[in-house]
Amino acid sequence: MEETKTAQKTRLTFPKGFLLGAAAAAHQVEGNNTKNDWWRAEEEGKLKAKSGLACDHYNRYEEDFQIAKKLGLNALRISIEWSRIEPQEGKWNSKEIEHYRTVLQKMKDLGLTRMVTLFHFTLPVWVADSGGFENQKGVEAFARFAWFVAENLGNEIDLWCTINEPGVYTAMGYRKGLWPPFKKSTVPMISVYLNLIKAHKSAYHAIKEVIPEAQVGIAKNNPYNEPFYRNHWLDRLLTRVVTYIGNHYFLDRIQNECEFIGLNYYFYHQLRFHHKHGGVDMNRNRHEEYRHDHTEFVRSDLGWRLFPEGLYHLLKDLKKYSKPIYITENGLADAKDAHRYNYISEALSATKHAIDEGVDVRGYFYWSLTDNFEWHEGFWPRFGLVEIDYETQKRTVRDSAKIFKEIKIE
Ligand code: IFM
Repeated sequence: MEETKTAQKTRLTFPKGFLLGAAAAAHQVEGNNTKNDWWRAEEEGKLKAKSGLACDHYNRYEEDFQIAKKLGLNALRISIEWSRIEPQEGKWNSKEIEHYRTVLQKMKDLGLTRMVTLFHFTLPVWVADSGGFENQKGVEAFARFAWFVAENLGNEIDLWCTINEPGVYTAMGYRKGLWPPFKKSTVPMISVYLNLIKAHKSAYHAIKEVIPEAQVGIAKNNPYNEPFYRNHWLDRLLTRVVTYIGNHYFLDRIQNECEFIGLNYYFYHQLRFHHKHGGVDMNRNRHEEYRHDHTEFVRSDLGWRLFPEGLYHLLKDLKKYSKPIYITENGLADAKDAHRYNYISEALSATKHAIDEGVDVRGYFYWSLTDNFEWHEGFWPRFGLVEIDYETQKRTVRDSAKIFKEIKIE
């Protein structure tokens, strides 16, 4: 992508008020989240690793925020762990509310804009046991939780994300069976997806009832899809259908209930219709070693193909919703820190390119501030701007993190 390369030669400048941040989620960093479905599954040996103390961020949040500040970030996205706030149905834990108040105030004191996610993959055990988002009860419980957070912490939250990655949550927990509740079943999978739309809307209204001016959005994982054979009508049709279902179905339904759209971007797919068998091959990290420009893909440690310029196309695609957009996540697992600098630099150039073409992008949150518990993969994938030594909990800033100081905000 020529424009991207050219943009890197000059110092990237973003409009006034642009947020440069990093994102994280409670269960992945806090440690000792003992009251949710993930912890239980970890204890039962259903996952290959236990989150345990994770990054001990629950106790070390101040140190982490100070590092973020030193890196030149002006915003952070965290999540509030539902199972800490409501460990039993209707029993609210005031000590934990106070904990999050202190956390959020600390962010404010450091001049960090606070984006908060309410559901980032973990459910209190009691919610999971009553079917989670498979049924209406889960939807109502979530709306109550959102209301409670708005009522008690609302004035400490600048930007709200109701739900993180509804599609990923549904696929991993109900189609692939790799995450709680470990199902591989179409009917619950569809119900959960549809109920997450309802859950977003109910939470949205609950928050707005308390704080009418609240800025509420969602973090939606959209891959960038292209036809494998760009000129083949079947591959093109397939790409349109898959992109509609995966990227737009959810957003189309919640577009009147959000002030902004959050985009999580990681994946690039070349979609091919298998002509011989009449089947669909999504080619997720399997066959293609080459990009359309015939250069080889660089991959992250998880094998994900790196295609930062996909961000430009996705942002352009989201323009039709006429809402501000935040890139709520984008990043890579890269233990050697070999590709992170270039990847972020190209992702930011792609973002700038979209802004220059009229897309209202308000911020970029790198995933993640520190290394953390990468769900069923455990601790080995290293996404952090900051390395964690899990033996000692020592934080070491990676070289690539210097990039944020090089970015200019008008
Ligand atoms: O770690 C996850 C995060 O919880 C949700 N988005 C993708 C990240 C990397 O896989």
